[in-house]
Amino acid sequence: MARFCITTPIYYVNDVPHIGHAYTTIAADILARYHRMLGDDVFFLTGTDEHGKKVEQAAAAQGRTPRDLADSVHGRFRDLWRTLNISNDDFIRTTEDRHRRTVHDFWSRAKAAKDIFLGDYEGWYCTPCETFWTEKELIPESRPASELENAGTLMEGPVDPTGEISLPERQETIWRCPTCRRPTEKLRQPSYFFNLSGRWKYLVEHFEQHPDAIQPSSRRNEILAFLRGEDLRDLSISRTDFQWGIPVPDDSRHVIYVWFDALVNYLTATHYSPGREDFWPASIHLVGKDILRFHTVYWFAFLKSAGFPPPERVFAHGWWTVDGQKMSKSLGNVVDPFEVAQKYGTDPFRYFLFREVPFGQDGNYSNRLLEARINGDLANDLGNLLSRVVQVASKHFLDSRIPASTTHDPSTLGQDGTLLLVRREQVKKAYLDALGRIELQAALEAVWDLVREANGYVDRSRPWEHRGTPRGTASLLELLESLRFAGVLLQPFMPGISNRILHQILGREIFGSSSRPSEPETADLDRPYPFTKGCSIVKGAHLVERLDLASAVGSRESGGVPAAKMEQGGTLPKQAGVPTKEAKVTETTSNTITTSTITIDEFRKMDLRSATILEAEEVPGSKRLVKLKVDLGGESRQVVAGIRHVYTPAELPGKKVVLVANLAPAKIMGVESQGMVLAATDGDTLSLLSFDRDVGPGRKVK
Ligand code: ME8
Repeated sequence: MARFCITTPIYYVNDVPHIGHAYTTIAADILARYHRMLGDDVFFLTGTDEHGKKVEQAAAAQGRTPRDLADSVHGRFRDLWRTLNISNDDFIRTTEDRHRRTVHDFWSRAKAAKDIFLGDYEGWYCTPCETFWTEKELIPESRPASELENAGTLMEGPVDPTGEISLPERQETIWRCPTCRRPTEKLRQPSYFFNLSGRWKYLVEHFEQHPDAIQPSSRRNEILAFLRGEDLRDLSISRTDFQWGIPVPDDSRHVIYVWFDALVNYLTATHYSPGREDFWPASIHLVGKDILRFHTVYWFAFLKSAGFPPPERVFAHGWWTVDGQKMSKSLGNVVDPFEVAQKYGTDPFRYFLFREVPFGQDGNYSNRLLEARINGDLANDLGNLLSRVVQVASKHFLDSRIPASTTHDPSTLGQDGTLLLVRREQVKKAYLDALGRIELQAALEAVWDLVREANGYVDRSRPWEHRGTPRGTASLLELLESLRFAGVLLQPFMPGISNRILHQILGREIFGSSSRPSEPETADLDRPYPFTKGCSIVKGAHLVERLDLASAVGSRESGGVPAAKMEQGGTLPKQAGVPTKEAKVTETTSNTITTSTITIDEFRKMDLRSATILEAEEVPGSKRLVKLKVDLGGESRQVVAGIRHVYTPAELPGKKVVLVANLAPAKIMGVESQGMVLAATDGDTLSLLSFDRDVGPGRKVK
């Protein structure tokens, strides 16, 4: 049995959790559940980082002790993990005794290796980021002295001590943190240092020789560039200007730097916990890109010094913004994961976060995008598939039971006989490959390939017309088997929805021989084909309720996204200038590049063609619409376009344009439109897309 240990960062308790924290922890949960499904021996760790000046200050601001603040905020994190169905095996708090003992032991090992020494620190510190900086790294900003508080400032310019001469107002420089842009403070104090410079060679060699140690590879390049770029300075690892931390062994004037304390949590819960020794080195430290340097440069050097092997890999994911902005209390745009889960459901929230944005890249959160995923992917694609198949199957099979003796004869299905069987195998492979590479979005896309294929198959095979016949039985068995596959593969992402799918088509919730009885295993995918023989169909409630979006407009703002700024996410390009009700809302955001991605297969579904405009005339009663006749090379089409405010009908014939040739026909102001011409909009004007070489009509655009 393979051993798999995954960790999240331990989160600061100065403030309550938000979607960023939820994101990392759900990702770790998905991977933990996936590895349990593979049959691995899994240890999944999360927790809270409770020491440091930032927590001490936050507590003081609320008139509480740091311990009291930590107790209550750590409880919020625990509640959130219950709400989000997180299956962690341990929750560590850095204020626990077990952790203090580890930190002391770890410190003593590094000291014995002669990597810790006493000196004086002089430099800059950002408390919100708990990070030391050199002046060179900071962002200076000059401001009139009267505008500034004292922290983080240095005086510049002329000063008249008598106050009699009128001088230009004194300028001061505020030194801002390059990460959070807040003012830093200058520190001058005795400090213990860690000999980071002495570990430079080891770090470079390790990351060069282990290409998978830091992922995605772009992040590895960043760290290598950092290491090669400048001299690695020794790191200050203790402070004397506050109390809330673990004291330095044998020198209680100092508390240990919060990052030195925090990183060691991973060892407290593994190597230093009896029975868990084998879970070190961790298989994956999952972190946000903001704390990658701490988890690679610092952590690997500390471990080397204390005589521990490094983690196998550190994966840094991207950053969620809201409406393109960093989440912050002052902007009032912090998204509360409790609220989102309560409003939309835990599983849809979990699904959205990993379907919307490739794991590793940044994403822009909006409730509108989440709603589109709920209605499109979950209610329409997956939910309808399940309810259609379950409806028909419960009538087709007597007493809704599929007798074990049922014969399955895919040859009755003609060409489509093995279509789903083949697709299931492809999808399984794509899914396993994707999760092996921590490509969570690609794994979900693979499942949706199967769901879409199965929906198309229901439409074509029309099993309700073949009730009681071998052909009806064969198509239903194929569909049930495909739903079973989707149910198993979705388990890590949406455990609740997965169980409900499997319950409806198998009549029970116990799968495989997993140690957690309600969790399927990937071995379930290899059960005798079709496995659903002998099972019962249990009709249930809708898997996911469709949202009534028309009435939800006001409520969408609760994600911190003003309604007028919401993205269009995942829709086809808007038809050139055709005024629609929706167009008004989206117009203001047409320059916002959506962060949702589509696959190349989704893109290929669009049949884009070169077309020549043959005729153009006004549409009676409309100021914007023009009726076009276009030549597609042997076929002509009538298309309505909203371009008259920019182009006169007389200037259009002869122009070469790009047509979406497979758009479902629609009536616009009573005139049929059999496609859509593409245009780029810029404020009130627009420009039809054309070609810079001569291309015949009807040529594929790709
Ligand atoms: O850094 N988008 O704790 P922290 C995506 N205590 N992920 C986000 C995010 C966002 N907008 N905001 C936060 C600490 N995260 C230290 C860690 S570990 C030994 C010590 C996630 O409470 C992301 O995982 O500031 C990020 O790395 C982490 O929360 C930072 O949490």
